[in-house]
Amino acid sequence: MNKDRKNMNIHEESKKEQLKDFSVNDSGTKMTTNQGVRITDDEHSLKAGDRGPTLMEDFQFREKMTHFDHERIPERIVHARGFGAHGYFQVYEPMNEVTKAKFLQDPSVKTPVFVRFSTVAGSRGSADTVRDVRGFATKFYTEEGNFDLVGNNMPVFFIQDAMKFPDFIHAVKPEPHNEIPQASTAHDTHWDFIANNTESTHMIMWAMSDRAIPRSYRMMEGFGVHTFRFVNEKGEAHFVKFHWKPLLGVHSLVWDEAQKIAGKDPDFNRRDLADAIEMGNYPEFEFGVQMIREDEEFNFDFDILDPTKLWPEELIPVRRIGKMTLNRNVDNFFAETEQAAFHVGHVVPGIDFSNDPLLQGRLFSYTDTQLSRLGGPNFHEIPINRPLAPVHNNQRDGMHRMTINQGQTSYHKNSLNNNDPHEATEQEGGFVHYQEKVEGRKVRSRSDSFKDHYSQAKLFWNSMSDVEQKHMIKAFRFELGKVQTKSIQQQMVDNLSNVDLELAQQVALGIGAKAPQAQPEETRESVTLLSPALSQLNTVKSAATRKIAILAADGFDSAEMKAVQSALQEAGVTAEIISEHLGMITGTEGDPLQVKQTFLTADSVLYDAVYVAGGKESVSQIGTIREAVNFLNEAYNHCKTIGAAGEALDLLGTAGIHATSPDQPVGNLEKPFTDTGLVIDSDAGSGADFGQRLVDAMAMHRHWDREVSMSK
Ligand code: HDD
Repeated sequence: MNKDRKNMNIHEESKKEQLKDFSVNDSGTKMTTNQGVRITDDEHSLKAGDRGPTLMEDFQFREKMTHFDHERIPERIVHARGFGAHGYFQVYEPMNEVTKAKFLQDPSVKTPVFVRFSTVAGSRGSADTVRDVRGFATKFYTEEGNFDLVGNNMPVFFIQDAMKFPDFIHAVKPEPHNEIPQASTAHDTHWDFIANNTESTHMIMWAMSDRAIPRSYRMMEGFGVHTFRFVNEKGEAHFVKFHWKPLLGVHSLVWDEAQKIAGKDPDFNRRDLADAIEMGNYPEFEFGVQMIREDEEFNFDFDILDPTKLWPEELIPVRRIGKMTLNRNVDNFFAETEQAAFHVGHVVPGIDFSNDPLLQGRLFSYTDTQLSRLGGPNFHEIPINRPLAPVHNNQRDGMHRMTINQGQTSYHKNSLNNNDPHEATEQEGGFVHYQEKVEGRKVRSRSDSFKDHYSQAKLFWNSMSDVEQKHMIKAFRFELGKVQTKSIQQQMVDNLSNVDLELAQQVALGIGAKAPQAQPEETRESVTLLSPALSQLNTVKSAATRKIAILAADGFDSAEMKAVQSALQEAGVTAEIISEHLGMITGTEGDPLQVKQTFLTADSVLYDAVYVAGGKESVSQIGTIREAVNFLNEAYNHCKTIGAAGEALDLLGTAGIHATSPDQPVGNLEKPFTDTGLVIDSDAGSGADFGQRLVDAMAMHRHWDREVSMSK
């Protein structure tokens, strides 16, 4: 082993300790210039007389203003809007059979990680909850150097060859003549691209699904998308796909809610992540791998190098091999999150690439883009990007160089410095590329095996539940409804008939296009395969870390409030009291409660559930507040859990919620159903049972039967 790595002891705090060397705390200090000269007055420029001109010699003013004038850097060309957090990763058991990567061997080692979640299309200040793919980029600071897993929350991509990436991004970004629309795919150039590049069909199904509006970064999956390779000590390889599985399950917003949140709290997802970490509700993701042997490469009806294809989990199971925990917010957004530079080409021994042409192109783009974004070739020295593994080579100089390399030599081979730094052997941890045999002619073309653009789009559609399919139809109608060019709308509808005729007809109906009457000849034999793992209805369900609004005023039922609050607390639910005024409210037993929000600062879209506190006086006061009634009505329309007992039931009626008894079917006459999201009791809910039922209903995330019953 390399001598300077011998005593490396990577642990959970390693990165924090490294960052500490660069951190500054200004508390209790005197203000200085950047040259360390103490400042006596930071409010007035130096003038020739009280009312005279500012003097050139005012170095303090010049320095302050110059720095300010240059404090913006270019935002990322894509994924500009993002939010990061620190944490650590631990493998469950040694993976030496398939990979020699050190960070995947010892379950006692906590490898520090930094994760940045992002949207793709919007600029840095755009809203969090837009319909978009989410980036999920993880930097592992391993003892063998940095490994970056730069993935998304969807397992496939829009294009098959990186050559088309600039075209796709030009189409999806705001249109060039007027820079409209911001952070939205609902416009002509985007759909023109999709309609004319049918390889995007599978991905567009994902983008029109609920996956594109996650409830939380903590509740979405991550995917490495491409096929990578694991390589073991013997040099044997497996093809591998990487997954992140959130322990809280995969959950999404409702589209109407997502749009409203974009106005009410554009920082919704980043706030949710930061708050959760602050409260100790550390987001956890299991690291999963799907593996196939090299000799199985051609055993599937899709090409494993095609990034528009997933490997169905039912066919190739996801083995969960470790867990990542995010447990620390950044100290400084710009220094850490904004300056983080991920690169899909940052791999460590034991992990290697495949020939996926999208991956191959990405290997160039990421370092290249940092050169202009972070101002030169030394961005690896920025604290957040520094590996924990020592860095020694003959690269020198360049903008913002920080390392002070000692000595006379900066070349290899040399005799003046004993030929140091030395190359390492493979046994000493040197990276050796997997020796794949490659031969072929130089061609600009794509393999025929990439030409099936519809089977997995259909697989995805088949795997959706009724309500998920309904959401997708609406999403297509919304997006294509915003498109101005009729021919693009028609082209898209016709294209969708390759996926599913009913889908195409439903979309056509919504946007006034001509409905296709039959599937195109060549897709008649369409797949009917199902992958239950793709439906969010089959995910983990938990009330923990969710947020409930408690609507209350003076005179709330103290016994009921106590019982409910204790059940919520037990389940790890965050509850906020909302009332007409800030300050304190008092219950029937004289107990005071702190109000967290008013009906002006809060909104139902910012909560997972609502509980209307019982107590005659409180209920009648809340009932007079129009925003409170709207609050309930909207929560109901968004299929959220609503709890009310005793007198509070009257308020549900005022809000247009038809609930008389928990067992009584509600909804329109054609489709009566039992609304699992209405937790109601005719008596006051002071028993333990009421609170527990509220928690159980919240765990279900949303109550989709209500939506099915409400929609035509
Ligand atoms: Fe990319 C950023 C994920 C295809 C070129 N990409 C970027 C980020 C994520 C992804 C998560 C943000 C990283 C961060 O938080 O800083 N990109 C993907 C995935 C892809 C993908 C999962 C397909 C499987 N990307 C892709 C292609 C290219 C790029 C085909 C170009 C050939 N991506 C970039 C970039 C960005 C980037 C221009 C912009 C900012 C950055 O790299 O650092 O280089």
